Amino acid sequence: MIILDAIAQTVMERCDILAHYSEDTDRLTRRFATSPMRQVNDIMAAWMLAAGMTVHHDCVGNIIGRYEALGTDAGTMLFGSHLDTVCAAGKYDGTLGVLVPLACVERLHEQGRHLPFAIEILGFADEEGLRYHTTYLGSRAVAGIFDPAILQFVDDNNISMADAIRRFGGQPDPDLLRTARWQRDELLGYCEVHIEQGPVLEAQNLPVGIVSSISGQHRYALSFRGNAGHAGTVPMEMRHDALCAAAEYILAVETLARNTVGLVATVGQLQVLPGASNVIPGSVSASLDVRHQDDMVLAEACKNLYQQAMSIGQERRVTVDWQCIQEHKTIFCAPHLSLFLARAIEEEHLPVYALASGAGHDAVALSELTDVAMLFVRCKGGVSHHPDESIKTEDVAVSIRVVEHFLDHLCSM
Ligand code: HGY
Ligand code: MN
Ligand code: MN
Ligand code: MN
Repeated sequence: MIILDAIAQTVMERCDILAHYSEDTDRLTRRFATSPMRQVNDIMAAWMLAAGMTVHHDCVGNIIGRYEALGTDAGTMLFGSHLDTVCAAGKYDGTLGVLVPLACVERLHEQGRHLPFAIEILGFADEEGLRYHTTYLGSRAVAGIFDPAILQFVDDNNISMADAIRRFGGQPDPDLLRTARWQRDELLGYCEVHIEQGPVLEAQNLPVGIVSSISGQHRYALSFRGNAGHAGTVPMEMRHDALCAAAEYILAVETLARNTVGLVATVGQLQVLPGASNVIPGSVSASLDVRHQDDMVLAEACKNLYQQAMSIGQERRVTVDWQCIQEHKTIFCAPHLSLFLARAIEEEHLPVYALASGAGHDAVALSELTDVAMLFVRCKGGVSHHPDESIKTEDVAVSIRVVEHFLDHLCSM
């Protein structure tokens, strides 16, 4: 297994290399259609070409490596994950899901082996939505479910998504973005390797696990508009303080989530204007991320949160606007692909453990196009979306073997 350990070590080293490409000097932040993303794409292209793949970039900035089939093409198996990150990110969220299948293709290439089907590895341009608060921009374009209306969204520097795509060298063409590159019957499925981003596998003392389902996830943008004013002269009873309204709302969100089993709700972004210490905040914008494995519970919770926002606004005479950014239902991984992963894990003489994912993944978007499966890799303390994100080389080696067995089983389909 020495060779495999060396390959797993290479995957870890490549994660380290890619982590250097950041918009920030003191932490890893790599947003959609930025120059660090282009640099990462260029490096990924070189690694893919060296693995005997052809490489192309699509209209939204995804990088796509293809390893041809032997003879008649019995379809294509997709692998992949995202290459963008959150702010102050870890090194493995996303990148691992591109580099593990790439390691498998490198092994095939070294052995001069081709399978009866082609393999494509997708490095998605944006999954986190840090720049435009949207999710799955890259995978939605591949799945042909990209909503062109979001091309008008602007980032903090007032750059529209369409302009960002153009400047990146892409084509923000609505028809292209709404056209899936594949027909369903041309694909064998999509498999994503991803760190668990939770503590379960570590608690079970397991290196890998199979994802059963991915939580429904709704994202909203709220704005609270009150009256700015002088902090020293406006009496408290005459204020319509936008930040106090938002603060009351944020605690209401937390209260509902704490009292609803399985519900998680987060306000992760908050912008206060005008932002001076001696001015009563006149307007506040806030993000809202709400998730649950049961779509009915999720919809009910979001309705409740909407009503609470409106009544707090009324009570305080602060205008509250509520914009839906995206609503994704819970998706379930394909049993037959998950079974191949289970058999592959058994071949490594490991217990098979299935778990639900609270985190969203590109598999959600790809599930609109083809059957999906996910393999989770243990991460230390379940820490993710944080610089302390960490995984073990030996767990990466296991994930490479599992994907190789998985490919073997696909050959027997
Ligand atoms: O937000 C998520 O769950 C994912 O990390 N984008
Ligand atoms: Mn993430
Ligand atoms: Mn991720
Ligand atoms: Mn095998």
